[in-house]
Amino acid sequence: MYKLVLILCLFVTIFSKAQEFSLPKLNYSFTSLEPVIDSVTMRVHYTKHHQGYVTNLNNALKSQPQKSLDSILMSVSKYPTAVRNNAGGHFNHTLFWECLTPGGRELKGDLLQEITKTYGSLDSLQKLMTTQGTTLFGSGWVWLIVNKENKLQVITSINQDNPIMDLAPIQGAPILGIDVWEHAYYLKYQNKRADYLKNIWKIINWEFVSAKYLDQTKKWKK
Ligand code: MN3
Repeated sequence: MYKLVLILCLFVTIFSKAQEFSLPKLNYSFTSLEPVIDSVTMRVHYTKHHQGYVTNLNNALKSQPQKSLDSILMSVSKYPTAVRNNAGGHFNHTLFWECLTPGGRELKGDLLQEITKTYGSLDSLQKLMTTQGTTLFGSGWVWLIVNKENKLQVITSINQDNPIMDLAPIQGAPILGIDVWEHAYYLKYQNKRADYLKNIWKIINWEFVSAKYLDQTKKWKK
């Protein structure tokens, strides 16, 4: 009996640990996004800021039943503010890292067609996102989303909010997210957020963004 309890305790410990959120692996090195994003910014952003959101999210959820990150975000209004901030922070940064790649990737195919149809050109979309990100007051994000009408839309959010959250004013599926918090650019660009946003287009992984776009439009056509 004693042994059985011990084994059960061990199982519960391993199982509950496995449920905890963790920092995703980066597909590139801290130096490889230079000169657009410097390596010190990358290291601090990933190992301190993103890790902080993950640690704080796990702590904030200790007494709550564990769910997927998406399902937490979709009912985030029922959770304390700490969960809103840190679940948002974890989701947003995970997407952000995937949207970036050394040297960037070319945009082609269905998403290029849809961007051209909606905004006239990729250049116009980039200018719109740069302007919206630059004029957003305080800390937040600028997003390209597929909205509920299955159309592309550019929106911003404050703090670590995102368009998946049930309390978002405009909801949709984010396919590209750009961090405009000062911690994302200040060491290199200081107060020049617009310069950071103009440069970031050199390292956008449009292959990844296109794949997300196709996935999402398929899901919502069903
Ligand atoms: Mn950040």
